[in-house]
Amino acid sequence: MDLLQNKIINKYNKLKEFNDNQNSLLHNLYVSVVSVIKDELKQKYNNFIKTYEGKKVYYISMEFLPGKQLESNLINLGIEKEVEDVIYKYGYTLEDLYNYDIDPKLGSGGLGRLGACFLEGACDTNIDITGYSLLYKNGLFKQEIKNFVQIEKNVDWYKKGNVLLSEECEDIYDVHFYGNVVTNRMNDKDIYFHKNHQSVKAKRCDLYISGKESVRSLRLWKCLDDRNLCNNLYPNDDTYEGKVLRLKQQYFLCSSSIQNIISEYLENIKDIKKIDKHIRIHLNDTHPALCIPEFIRILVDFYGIDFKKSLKMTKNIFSYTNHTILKEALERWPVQMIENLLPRIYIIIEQICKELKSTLIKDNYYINMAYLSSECCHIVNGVSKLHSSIIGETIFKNNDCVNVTNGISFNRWFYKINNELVNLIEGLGIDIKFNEEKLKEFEKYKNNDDVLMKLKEIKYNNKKRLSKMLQEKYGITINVNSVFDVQIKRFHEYKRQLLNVMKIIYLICLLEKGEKVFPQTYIFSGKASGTYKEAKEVIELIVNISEYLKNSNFKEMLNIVFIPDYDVEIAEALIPASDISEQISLAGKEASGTGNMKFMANGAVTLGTYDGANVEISNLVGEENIVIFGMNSLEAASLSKGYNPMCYINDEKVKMVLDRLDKGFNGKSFNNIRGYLETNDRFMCLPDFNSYLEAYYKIYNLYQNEKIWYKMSIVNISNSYYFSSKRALKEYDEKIWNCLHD
Ligand code: 26Q
Repeated sequence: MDLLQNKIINKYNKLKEFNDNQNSLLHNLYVSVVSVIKDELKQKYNNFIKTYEGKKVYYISMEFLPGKQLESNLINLGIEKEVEDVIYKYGYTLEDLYNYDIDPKLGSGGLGRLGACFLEGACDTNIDITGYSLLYKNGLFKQEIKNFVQIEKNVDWYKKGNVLLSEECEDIYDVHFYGNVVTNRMNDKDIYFHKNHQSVKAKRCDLYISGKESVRSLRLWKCLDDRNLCNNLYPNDDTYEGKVLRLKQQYFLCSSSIQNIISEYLENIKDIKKIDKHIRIHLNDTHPALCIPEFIRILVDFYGIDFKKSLKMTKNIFSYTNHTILKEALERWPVQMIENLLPRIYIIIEQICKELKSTLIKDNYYINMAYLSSECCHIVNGVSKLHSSIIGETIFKNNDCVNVTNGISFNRWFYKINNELVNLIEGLGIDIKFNEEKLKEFEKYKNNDDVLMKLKEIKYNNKKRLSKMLQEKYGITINVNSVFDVQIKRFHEYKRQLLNVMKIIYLICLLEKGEKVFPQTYIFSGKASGTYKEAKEVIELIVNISEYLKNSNFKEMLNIVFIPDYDVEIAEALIPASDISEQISLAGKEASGTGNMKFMANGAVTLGTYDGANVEISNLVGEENIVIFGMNSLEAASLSKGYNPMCYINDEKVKMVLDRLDKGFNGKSFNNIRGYLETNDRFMCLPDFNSYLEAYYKIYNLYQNEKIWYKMSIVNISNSYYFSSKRALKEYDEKIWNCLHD
């Protein structure tokens, strides 16, 4: 018995003394394994930090979505077999343990998952990057479908999940709210005192993230006294909600992170005046933008550095990524609210505004956080070529703006989830293990019939695996011999799940007229913000159509499945089994998308608009290996100025769909959605509908010819290497952080 196994058994025996019943056996085993792994990871983390010499990067984000970690941790530490042997003695398998594993869902979608992909990817680069976020007790809500509608349930993940975090560190900070500022003039200098404030304590908890080479840390701030502050993750995505509690959360994250960054710096290098030579701080959107005035506050109030010099140092250190151009997602805080909650911070923002002759405070009424961020950072970046060029021409005309196209962690989104595909490629002598750039060499097999047929078999096996999982977990039956056409993402009007449903309704009309269609299964999964009526209505429509088709004569040809409670784990099961990846946002609205990249790497073909990273996928694979439809971003922007849905409702196919919505499904009319399309339709489903149908016919025709289809699939897989988060991180380093270079 080796050392590690002994540690697990010892821990287990100790736990058993306190809590010995059959129910807790798996729990105790899990806790024992996770605790021992945590120590191993911590040691590996410390080893990395000790030997590192470049600049440190801190990545601050209100959201992180790491997904389950246990399996990757065991693989990365190379201890799967040892752990398997120990738990086998107690009657359990690794799979039991993986199923029991906990996913801290501290985010709502793409932005949070991107942060996690960067930390995962960084473990196999030389970049020393640390994540900061909040320890929400209730993370993302659990979605249930009751009576065909979405309901949201709180999940206290931390009750069980606390074992994942290392809490032994001594870092606890005070964060101050409310009160008033007193100014004294001494030696020609204004000195500020923040008095009568309320104080909230932040405790640092570390979640270690592993790669093959090394380990990084995500530091989560736990709120020690104010009961409400970090209870809940804000459920909105891509809409701005100006609530005080949200502002409190933001400042709580910013203040504790900045205090921790500065004290970590001073522990190593004593001279505060040189801090801008040694660290970089990156803001994941404007949500943590208060880090900027907070950093200045500490330099000025604690270290006596003058304001102008502090601002200059801040600019050298900070950078910011913009993730949206949707107006309703751009944060603007009322002056009064900031002045009241954060009086010292407000004075600094005013000083910044004056110093930079900025319009970041508008009409003395609200503060534009995108301007605050862009003007105090040395660089702003967008997340895809198209998005960066749009923000460079619009909101950030006067700033240095660069592009860094998003990336994904191949460890998770390729190597971990598509074993058979990895084996196939390695079997051809291409050494891709942990070196996704080599995927490009797979392209030379695109005319090799044996490889094409092998690819077909792998897709089929992945479909069977998914189908088994859906049957066991949800009682959902799907036809593994049909096309799997998948749209998984947050429900939002701009993402246009409704356009996809319109197409399905059109197919239903054809079937009801007695025509036949090629066997196809539409899979949807995703959450709508609890207060987002339009998005929830689309889910309701999907669930009702699903029920209608299940009970119809067409079920062999057409099926819709809605998988509740979408999360990282569901995505990991769905993506390798998908044939078609639906990426159909209105052009110009999806900043990048990262799901599109995951599908591509696993051999699905994109059916999409010319939007976000779809544009780059198209350039990489060539027009013949993707199906693009609809208006481009210029056409969409121009049409939206005078858009009138009424011009489209008499189109024969559109009308057929609208009438069918009226008639309804499963005994429920959807004339509300008809009304929406006729009068609202903000994201212009109607003008793109016919073009979308043509694209549908095109892609299904391509699917009929399996050689052409799997050739397309190979070209997609082999060119996906570009979307590695390691490539993205290298670009961040070259264009923004420069942490490895001087
Ligand atoms: C803001 C204020 C109040 C409450 C919540 C929020 C909030 C929270 C989350 C606003 C936005 C978000 C998340 C945005 C997001 O996930 N954006 C996505 O980022 C991805 C990574 O860059 C892109 O690929 C997607 O295109 C983009 O939609």
